[in-house]
Amino acid sequence: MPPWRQALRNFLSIQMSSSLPFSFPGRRRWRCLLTAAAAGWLASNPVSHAFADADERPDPVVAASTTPPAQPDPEPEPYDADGHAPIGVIGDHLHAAGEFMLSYRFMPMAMSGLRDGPSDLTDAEALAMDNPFFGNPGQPPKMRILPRDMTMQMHMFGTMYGLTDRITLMAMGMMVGRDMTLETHNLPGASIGTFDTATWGLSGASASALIGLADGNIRTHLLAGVGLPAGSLTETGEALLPNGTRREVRLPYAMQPGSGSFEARPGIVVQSKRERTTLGGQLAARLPLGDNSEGYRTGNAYLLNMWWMVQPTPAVAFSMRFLLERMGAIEGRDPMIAGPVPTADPANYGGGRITGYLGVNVAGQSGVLREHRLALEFGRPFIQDLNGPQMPRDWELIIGWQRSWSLTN
Ligand SMILES: [Cu+2]
Repeated sequence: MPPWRQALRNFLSIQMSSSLPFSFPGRRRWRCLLTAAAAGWLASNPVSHAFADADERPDPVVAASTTPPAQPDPEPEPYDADGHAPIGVIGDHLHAAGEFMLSYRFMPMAMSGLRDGPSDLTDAEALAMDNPFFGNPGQPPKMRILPRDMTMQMHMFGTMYGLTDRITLMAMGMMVGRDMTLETHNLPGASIGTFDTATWGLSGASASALIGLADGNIRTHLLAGVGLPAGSLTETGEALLPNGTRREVRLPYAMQPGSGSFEARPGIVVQSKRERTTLGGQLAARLPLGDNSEGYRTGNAYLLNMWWMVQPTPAVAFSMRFLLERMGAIEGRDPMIAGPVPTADPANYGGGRITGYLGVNVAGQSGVLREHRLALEFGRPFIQDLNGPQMPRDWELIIGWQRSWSLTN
Protein backbone atom coordinates (compact mmCIF):
# COMPACT_ATOMS: atom_id res chain seq x y z
CA MET A 1 0.00 0.00 0.00
CA PRO A 2 1.52 3.39 -0.95
CA PRO A 3 2.31 5.74 1.97
CA TRP A 4 -0.31 8.36 1.03
CA ARG A 5 -2.97 5.70 1.14
CA GLN A 6 -1.83 4.44 4.51
CA ALA A 7 -1.84 8.03 5.80
CA LEU A 8 -5.34 8.60 4.48
CA ARG A 9 -6.57 5.36 6.05
CA ASN A 10 -5.01 6.27 9.36
CA PHE A 11 -6.48 9.73 9.17
CA LEU A 12 -9.96 8.41 8.44
CA SER A 13 -9.84 5.68 11.07
CA ILE A 14 -8.76 8.16 13.75
CA GLN A 15 -11.54 10.54 12.81
CA MET A 16 -14.21 7.90 12.57
CA SER A 17 -13.31 6.08 15.78
CA SER A 18 -13.27 9.30 17.76
CA SER A 19 -16.51 10.67 16.37
CA LEU A 20 -18.76 7.63 16.06
CA PRO A 21 -20.00 5.20 18.70
CA PHE A 22 -19.50 2.18 16.44
CA SER A 23 -16.86 0.73 14.16
CA PHE A 24 -17.08 -0.71 10.70
CA PRO A 25 -14.86 -2.42 8.12
CA GLY A 26 -12.19 -0.24 6.53
CA ARG A 27 -13.28 -0.73 2.95
CA ARG A 28 -16.59 0.97 3.57
CA ARG A 29 -15.26 4.10 5.22
CA TRP A 30 -16.14 6.45 2.41
CA ARG A 31 -19.73 5.30 2.26
CA CYS A 32 -19.93 5.28 6.05
CA LEU A 33 -18.62 8.83 6.31
CA LEU A 34 -21.46 10.04 4.13
CA THR A 35 -24.04 7.80 5.82
CA ALA A 36 -22.92 8.96 9.23
CA ALA A 37 -23.13 12.58 8.15
CA ALA A 38 -26.65 12.07 6.84
CA ALA A 39 -27.72 10.06 9.89
CA GLY A 40 -26.27 12.66 12.21
CA TRP A 41 -28.17 15.34 10.41
CA LEU A 42 -31.45 13.43 10.59
CA ALA A 43 -30.93 12.58 14.26
CA SER A 44 -29.85 16.03 15.35
CA ASN A 45 -32.09 18.39 17.23
CA PRO A 46 -34.80 20.36 15.46
CA VAL A 47 -33.66 23.59 13.95
CA SER A 48 -33.03 26.11 16.67
CA HIS A 49 -33.30 29.86 16.47
CA ALA A 50 -29.62 30.32 17.21
CA PHE A 51 -28.18 29.60 13.78
CA ALA A 52 -25.03 30.72 12.12
CA ASP A 53 -22.25 32.45 13.98
CA ALA A 54 -24.08 32.15 17.28
CA ASP A 55 -20.90 31.01 18.96
CA GLU A 56 -19.10 34.06 17.66
CA ARG A 57 -21.64 36.73 18.42
CA PRO A 58 -23.74 36.85 21.58
CA ASP A 59 -27.44 36.86 20.79
CA PRO A 60 -28.50 40.40 21.68
CA VAL A 61 -31.89 39.25 23.03
CA VAL A 62 -30.39 36.64 25.32
CA ALA A 63 -27.58 38.95 26.35
CA ALA A 64 -30.02 41.68 27.27
CA SER A 65 -32.27 39.42 29.33
CA THR A 66 -29.51 37.65 31.29
CA THR A 67 -27.05 40.48 31.93
CA PRO A 68 -28.11 43.00 34.55
CA PRO A 69 -27.67 46.41 32.93
CA ALA A 70 -25.81 47.87 35.93
CA GLN A 71 -22.87 45.44 35.68
CA PRO A 72 -19.69 46.61 33.94
CA ASP A 73 -19.16 45.25 30.45
CA PRO A 74 -17.43 41.87 30.79
CA GLU A 75 -14.64 40.60 28.54
CA PRO A 76 -15.97 40.19 25.00
CA GLU A 77 -17.00 36.66 23.99
CA PRO A 78 -14.13 34.70 22.47
CA TYR A 79 -14.21 34.98 18.68
CA ASP A 80 -13.47 31.42 17.59
CA ALA A 81 -10.85 30.83 14.90
CA ASP A 82 -12.53 27.49 14.17
CA GLY A 83 -15.87 29.19 13.51
CA HIS A 84 -14.84 29.09 9.84
CA ALA A 85 -13.50 26.08 7.97
CA PRO A 86 -9.97 26.02 6.50
CA ILE A 87 -9.72 28.98 4.10
CA GLY A 88 -9.83 26.89 0.92
CA VAL A 89 -13.38 25.75 1.66
CA ILE A 90 -15.96 28.08 0.12
CA GLY A 91 -19.43 28.46 1.61
CA ASP A 92 -18.61 26.65 4.85
CA HIS A 93 -20.48 28.88 7.28
CA LEU A 94 -23.72 30.78 7.74
CA HIS A 95 -24.11 34.29 9.10
CA ALA A 96 -26.59 35.53 11.65
CA ALA A 97 -29.36 37.77 10.33
CA GLY A 98 -28.02 41.19 9.42
CA GLU A 99 -24.38 40.14 9.48
CA PHE A 100 -22.22 41.10 6.53
CA MET A 101 -18.83 39.74 5.53
CA LEU A 102 -16.13 40.67 3.04
CA SER A 103 -13.37 38.30 2.04
CA TYR A 104 -10.32 38.17 -0.16
CA ARG A 105 -8.24 35.13 -1.03
CA PHE A 106 -4.93 35.04 -2.86
CA MET A 107 -4.21 31.62 -4.30
CA PRO A 108 -0.95 30.98 -6.15
CA MET A 109 -0.49 27.54 -7.67
CA ALA A 110 2.26 25.79 -9.63
CA MET A 111 2.19 22.98 -12.16
CA SER A 112 4.96 21.25 -14.08
CA GLY A 113 5.80 18.14 -16.06
CA LEU A 114 3.42 15.96 -18.03
CA ARG A 115 1.28 13.10 -16.85
CA ASP A 116 -1.04 10.59 -18.45
CA GLY A 117 -3.29 8.74 -16.05
CA PRO A 118 -1.52 8.23 -12.72
CA SER A 119 2.07 8.30 -14.01
CA ASP A 120 4.50 10.81 -15.45
CA LEU A 121 5.44 10.90 -19.13
CA THR A 122 8.94 11.22 -20.52
CA ASP A 123 9.58 13.70 -23.34
CA ALA A 124 10.08 10.81 -25.75
CA GLU A 125 6.70 9.33 -24.81
CA ALA A 126 4.94 12.67 -25.16
CA LEU A 127 6.60 13.44 -28.51
CA ALA A 128 5.50 10.02 -29.81
CA MET A 129 1.82 10.81 -29.18
CA ASP A 130 -0.46 11.58 -32.11
CA ASN A 131 -1.47 15.13 -32.88
CA PRO A 132 -5.28 14.95 -33.19
CA PHE A 133 -5.18 17.89 -35.64
CA PHE A 134 -2.91 16.07 -38.11
CA GLY A 135 -4.38 16.33 -41.59
CA ASN A 136 -5.20 20.02 -41.25
CA PRO A 137 -2.84 22.45 -43.03
CA GLY A 138 0.50 22.83 -41.25
CA GLN A 139 -0.23 20.25 -38.54
CA PRO A 140 2.55 17.70 -37.88
CA PRO A 141 1.58 14.05 -37.19
CA LYS A 142 2.90 13.99 -33.61
CA MET A 143 2.94 16.25 -30.54
CA ARG A 144 5.71 18.82 -30.98
CA ILE A 145 5.00 21.52 -28.38
CA LEU A 146 5.15 20.41 -24.74
CA PRO A 147 4.03 22.48 -21.74
CA ARG A 148 6.89 22.72 -19.22
CA ASP A 149 5.47 24.61 -16.30
CA MET A 150 2.64 26.90 -15.39
CA THR A 151 1.81 29.23 -12.54
CA MET A 152 -1.61 30.58 -11.68
CA GLN A 153 -2.41 33.45 -9.36
CA MET A 154 -6.03 33.61 -8.37
CA HIS A 155 -7.61 36.53 -6.57
CA MET A 156 -11.00 35.73 -5.16
CA PHE A 157 -13.29 38.39 -3.75
CA GLY A 158 -16.35 37.47 -1.78
CA THR A 159 -19.22 38.94 0.12
CA MET A 160 -21.77 37.25 2.36
CA TYR A 161 -24.91 38.53 4.02
CA GLY A 162 -27.15 36.90 6.60
CA LEU A 163 -30.65 37.37 5.19
CA THR A 164 -32.10 35.46 8.12
CA ASP A 165 -30.44 33.26 10.71
CA ARG A 166 -31.06 30.33 8.38
CA ILE A 167 -30.34 31.84 4.97
CA THR A 168 -27.06 33.45 3.97
CA LEU A 169 -26.45 34.95 0.53
CA MET A 170 -23.01 34.78 -1.01
CA ALA A 171 -21.45 36.36 -4.11
CA MET A 172 -17.94 35.64 -5.37
CA GLY A 173 -15.78 37.01 -8.16
CA MET A 174 -12.41 35.77 -9.33
CA MET A 175 -9.51 37.24 -11.28
CA VAL A 176 -6.85 34.83 -12.52
CA GLY A 177 -3.38 35.33 -13.94
CA ARG A 178 -1.85 32.44 -15.85
CA ASP A 179 1.68 32.04 -17.13
CA MET A 180 2.83 29.00 -19.10
CA THR A 181 6.23 28.05 -20.50
CA LEU A 182 6.29 25.64 -23.44
CA GLU A 183 9.06 23.96 -25.40
CA THR A 184 8.87 23.49 -29.17
CA HIS A 185 10.44 20.63 -31.10
CA ASN A 186 11.08 20.37 -34.82
CA LEU A 187 9.67 17.55 -36.94
CA PRO A 188 12.52 15.10 -36.10
CA GLY A 189 11.82 15.83 -32.41
CA ALA A 190 14.77 18.04 -31.41
CA SER A 191 14.14 21.04 -29.18
CA ILE A 192 14.25 24.38 -30.98
CA GLY A 193 13.44 26.65 -28.05
CA THR A 194 10.90 27.71 -25.45
CA PHE A 195 8.23 30.42 -25.34
CA ASP A 196 5.88 31.89 -22.75
CA THR A 197 2.21 32.68 -22.92
CA ALA A 198 0.31 34.67 -20.31
CA THR A 199 -3.25 35.80 -19.68
CA TRP A 200 -4.91 37.82 -16.98
CA GLY A 201 -8.49 38.71 -16.29
CA LEU A 202 -11.89 38.08 -14.80
CA SER A 203 -12.28 34.34 -14.46
CA GLY A 204 -15.67 33.68 -12.98
CA ALA A 205 -18.43 34.82 -10.70
CA SER A 206 -21.07 33.07 -8.67
CA ALA A 207 -24.13 33.76 -6.57
CA SER A 208 -25.31 31.32 -3.92
CA ALA A 209 -27.75 30.81 -1.12
CA LEU A 210 -26.66 28.86 1.95
CA ILE A 211 -29.65 27.27 3.65
CA GLY A 212 -29.34 26.07 7.23
CA LEU A 213 -30.89 22.67 7.96
CA ALA A 214 -29.72 21.81 11.44
CA ASP A 215 -27.87 23.51 14.25
CA GLY A 216 -26.52 22.14 17.49
CA ASN A 217 -23.97 19.35 17.88
CA ILE A 218 -24.02 18.69 14.18
CA ARG A 219 -24.53 21.71 11.95
CA THR A 220 -25.66 21.24 8.38
CA HIS A 221 -26.48 23.53 5.52
CA LEU A 222 -27.18 23.25 1.83
CA LEU A 223 -25.48 25.22 -0.93
CA ALA A 224 -27.55 26.33 -3.89
CA GLY A 225 -25.46 28.36 -6.30
CA VAL A 226 -25.12 29.42 -9.89
CA GLY A 227 -21.84 30.01 -11.68
CA LEU A 228 -22.09 32.97 -14.04
CA PRO A 229 -20.37 33.19 -17.42
CA ALA A 230 -17.62 35.73 -16.96
CA GLY A 231 -14.17 36.09 -18.40
CA SER A 232 -12.64 36.02 -21.84
CA LEU A 233 -12.53 32.83 -23.93
CA THR A 234 -10.63 34.33 -26.86
CA GLU A 235 -7.20 35.33 -25.53
CA THR A 236 -4.31 34.98 -27.95
CA GLY A 237 -0.56 34.61 -27.63
CA GLU A 238 2.51 34.19 -29.79
CA ALA A 239 3.58 30.56 -30.23
CA LEU A 240 6.87 29.16 -31.53
CA LEU A 241 5.87 26.64 -34.20
CA PRO A 242 7.79 23.41 -35.06
CA ASN A 243 8.99 25.01 -38.33
CA GLY A 244 10.72 27.77 -36.33
CA THR A 245 8.28 30.60 -37.15
CA ARG A 246 6.24 32.50 -34.60
CA ARG A 247 2.54 33.05 -34.98
CA GLU A 248 -0.25 34.68 -32.97
CA VAL A 249 -2.77 31.96 -32.10
CA ARG A 250 -5.81 31.55 -29.89
CA LEU A 251 -4.45 30.06 -26.67
CA PRO A 252 -5.59 26.61 -25.51
CA TYR A 253 -8.41 26.08 -23.00
CA ALA A 254 -6.03 25.92 -20.02
CA MET A 255 -4.96 29.52 -20.64
CA GLN A 256 -8.39 31.08 -21.21
CA PRO A 257 -9.52 33.11 -18.18
CA GLY A 258 -13.23 32.25 -18.39
CA SER A 259 -15.23 29.08 -18.77
CA GLY A 260 -18.26 30.75 -20.27
CA SER A 261 -21.18 28.59 -19.15
CA PHE A 262 -23.90 28.98 -16.57
CA GLU A 263 -23.29 26.36 -13.91
CA ALA A 264 -25.38 24.73 -11.22
CA ARG A 265 -23.41 24.53 -8.00
CA PRO A 266 -25.22 22.38 -5.44
CA GLY A 267 -23.60 21.24 -2.21
CA ILE A 268 -24.00 20.20 1.40
CA VAL A 269 -21.86 21.01 4.42
CA VAL A 270 -21.83 19.05 7.69
CA GLN A 271 -19.78 20.11 10.70
CA SER A 272 -19.47 18.89 14.24
CA LYS A 273 -17.64 20.77 16.97
CA ARG A 274 -16.65 19.00 20.16
CA GLU A 275 -14.75 21.08 22.69
CA ARG A 276 -11.57 22.12 20.88
CA THR A 277 -11.90 20.01 17.76
CA THR A 278 -14.07 20.41 14.71
CA LEU A 279 -14.75 17.79 12.07
CA GLY A 280 -16.28 18.98 8.81
CA GLY A 281 -17.22 17.80 5.39
CA GLN A 282 -18.45 19.40 2.20
CA LEU A 283 -19.75 17.63 -0.86
CA ALA A 284 -20.19 19.97 -3.83
CA ALA A 285 -20.50 19.94 -7.60
CA ARG A 286 -20.03 22.36 -10.48
CA LEU A 287 -22.24 21.36 -13.37
CA PRO A 288 -22.11 23.45 -16.58
CA LEU A 289 -25.61 23.86 -17.98
CA GLY A 290 -24.73 24.46 -21.62
CA ASP A 291 -22.02 25.18 -24.15
CA ASN A 292 -20.29 28.55 -24.11
CA SER A 293 -20.10 31.02 -26.99
CA GLU A 294 -17.07 29.20 -28.45
CA GLY A 295 -18.80 25.82 -28.60
CA TYR A 296 -17.62 23.87 -25.57
CA ARG A 297 -18.17 23.38 -21.87
CA THR A 298 -15.90 22.25 -19.06
CA GLY A 299 -16.57 18.81 -17.59
CA ASN A 300 -18.73 18.23 -14.53
CA ALA A 301 -16.68 18.65 -11.37
CA TYR A 302 -17.35 16.91 -8.04
CA LEU A 303 -15.56 17.86 -4.86
CA LEU A 304 -15.44 16.23 -1.45
CA ASN A 305 -13.71 18.23 1.27
CA MET A 306 -13.01 16.74 4.70
CA TRP A 307 -11.31 18.72 7.42
CA TRP A 308 -10.29 18.46 11.00
CA MET A 309 -9.43 21.47 13.14
CA VAL A 310 -8.02 21.85 16.59
CA GLN A 311 -8.26 25.15 18.44
CA PRO A 312 -5.82 25.38 21.36
CA THR A 313 -7.02 28.92 22.07
CA PRO A 314 -9.91 30.88 20.48
CA ALA A 315 -7.51 33.05 18.49
CA VAL A 316 -5.82 30.18 16.62
CA ALA A 317 -6.99 26.98 14.98
CA PHE A 318 -4.82 24.51 13.08
CA SER A 319 -6.33 22.45 10.31
CA MET A 320 -5.77 19.39 8.19
CA ARG A 321 -7.89 18.94 5.08
CA PHE A 322 -8.28 16.47 2.26
CA LEU A 323 -9.89 17.40 -1.04
CA LEU A 324 -11.03 14.70 -3.44
CA GLU A 325 -11.82 16.08 -6.89
CA ARG A 326 -13.18 14.39 -9.95
CA MET A 327 -13.64 16.37 -13.15
CA GLY A 328 -14.68 15.37 -16.66
CA ALA A 329 -12.91 16.25 -19.89
CA ILE A 330 -13.98 19.30 -21.91
CA GLU A 331 -17.07 18.57 -24.01
CA GLY A 332 -17.28 20.09 -27.46
CA ARG A 333 -14.45 22.11 -28.90
CA ASP A 334 -13.41 25.59 -29.94
CA PRO A 335 -12.59 25.39 -33.68
CA MET A 336 -10.09 28.27 -33.26
CA ILE A 337 -7.90 26.18 -30.92
CA ALA A 338 -5.57 23.72 -32.67
CA GLY A 339 -1.93 22.71 -32.54
CA PRO A 340 0.56 19.89 -31.86
CA VAL A 341 0.29 20.61 -28.13
CA PRO A 342 -1.57 18.47 -25.55
CA THR A 343 -3.49 21.47 -24.15
CA ALA A 344 -5.23 22.05 -27.52
CA ASP A 345 -7.08 18.71 -27.24
CA PRO A 346 -10.32 18.92 -25.20
CA ALA A 347 -9.83 15.27 -24.15
CA ASN A 348 -6.71 16.23 -22.17
CA TYR A 349 -8.64 17.93 -19.38
CA GLY A 350 -10.06 16.71 -16.10
CA GLY A 351 -9.27 13.64 -14.06
CA GLY A 352 -9.08 12.82 -10.39
CA ARG A 353 -6.97 14.30 -7.64
CA ILE A 354 -6.56 13.98 -3.89
CA THR A 355 -4.86 16.96 -2.23
CA GLY A 356 -3.82 17.27 1.40
CA TYR A 357 -3.65 20.66 3.10
CA LEU A 358 -2.24 21.99 6.33
CA GLY A 359 -3.56 25.32 7.50
CA VAL A 360 -4.07 27.82 10.25
CA ASN A 361 -6.91 30.26 11.04
CA VAL A 362 -6.25 33.31 13.18
CA ALA A 363 -9.12 35.33 14.63
CA GLY A 364 -8.64 38.82 16.06
CA GLN A 365 -10.06 38.97 19.59
CA SER A 366 -10.13 42.62 20.61
CA GLY A 367 -9.72 46.21 19.54
CA VAL A 368 -9.43 47.02 15.86
CA LEU A 369 -8.49 43.42 15.05
CA ARG A 370 -11.74 41.94 16.42
CA GLU A 371 -13.76 40.17 13.76
CA HIS A 372 -10.84 40.19 11.37
CA ARG A 373 -9.69 36.76 10.29
CA LEU A 374 -6.45 35.78 8.60
CA ALA A 375 -5.94 32.27 7.35
CA LEU A 376 -3.46 30.26 5.36
CA GLU A 377 -3.42 26.82 3.79
CA PHE A 378 -0.72 24.97 1.92
CA GLY A 379 -1.67 22.02 -0.24
CA ARG A 380 0.12 19.27 -2.10
CA PRO A 381 -1.53 16.57 -4.18
CA PHE A 382 -1.17 12.98 -2.95
CA ILE A 383 -2.44 11.43 -6.12
CA GLN A 384 -3.33 12.73 -9.57
CA ASP A 385 -4.94 10.54 -12.17
CA LEU A 386 -5.27 12.91 -15.12
CA ASN A 387 -6.85 12.72 -18.56
CA GLY A 388 -3.52 13.24 -20.25
CA PRO A 389 -1.11 14.26 -21.38
CA GLN A 390 -1.73 17.00 -18.85
CA MET A 391 0.38 19.02 -16.42
CA PRO A 392 0.06 17.79 -12.83
CA ARG A 393 -0.17 20.23 -9.96
CA ASP A 394 2.87 20.69 -7.69
CA TRP A 395 1.54 22.80 -4.85
CA GLU A 396 -0.93 25.52 -3.98
CA LEU A 397 -1.15 28.18 -1.33
CA ILE A 398 -4.26 29.95 -0.10
CA ILE A 399 -3.99 33.15 1.90
CA GLY A 400 -7.22 34.75 3.02
CA TRP A 401 -8.65 37.66 4.91
CA GLN A 402 -12.21 37.86 6.17
CA ARG A 403 -14.00 40.59 8.09
CA SER A 404 -17.56 40.59 9.34
CA TRP A 405 -19.83 43.29 10.70
CA SER A 406 -23.25 43.17 12.20
CA LEU A 407 -25.46 45.74 10.48
CA THR A 408 -28.24 45.40 13.07
CA ASN A 409 -26.35 46.39 16.25
CU1 LIG B 1 -18.87 34.60 5.82
